[in-house]
Amino acid sequence: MSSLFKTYPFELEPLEYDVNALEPYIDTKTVEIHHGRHQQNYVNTLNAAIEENPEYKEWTLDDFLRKNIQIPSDIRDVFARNAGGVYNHEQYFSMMTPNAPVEPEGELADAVKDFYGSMENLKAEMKREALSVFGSGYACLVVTPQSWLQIITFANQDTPVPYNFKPLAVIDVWEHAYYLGYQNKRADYFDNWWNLIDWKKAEEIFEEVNTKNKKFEFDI
Ligand code: MN3
Repeated sequence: MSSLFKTYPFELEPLEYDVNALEPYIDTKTVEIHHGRHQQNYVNTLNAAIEENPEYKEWTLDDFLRKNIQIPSDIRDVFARNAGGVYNHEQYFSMMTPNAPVEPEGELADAVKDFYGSMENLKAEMKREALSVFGSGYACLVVTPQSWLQIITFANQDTPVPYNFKPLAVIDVWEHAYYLGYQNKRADYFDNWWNLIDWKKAEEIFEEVNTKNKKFEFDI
């Protein structure tokens, strides 16, 4: 689920699984704090900023992420960071599942083969990217509007939304995402997170973009 096209007041998107369901890969305490405090805090701060600037009450999360440049510079960052924080955490938690398939099937499986050769190569490439993020940020497997697969990283609470990239799998590499369970061992966190990727959901998102592309090619 996503708040992307919702407006004020934003709410904490509930987890689609129990708080302990990601054990042993991600421990209960980490999920509780990450979702219940960090994500909640982005929601609260975004709502508070809108209350102080009620002219943004009709803006969707998508508007805050795409049209941020239209916001006066002295208040721009508070909207960018907190709208980004809400979006990225919703993606991170909703693209994980305790019942994860080992790998994708169908059109997404074909695309992984085309773009990376194999799942092993995709994993290695994404791990390299996740470990390369200096400080806080994310690594993300996305589908581009041309239905290409791409791995991107972004800092802090930037998002792929302005590029029209749709996330298929997102790893939060802010230390709060793994420090309790893994301390500084981001590589181990990555390897365990990999077991939680909801490939079924990723397949659906990929196929939706791919179908639109095929239709477009047919139309012209
Ligand atoms: Mn986080």
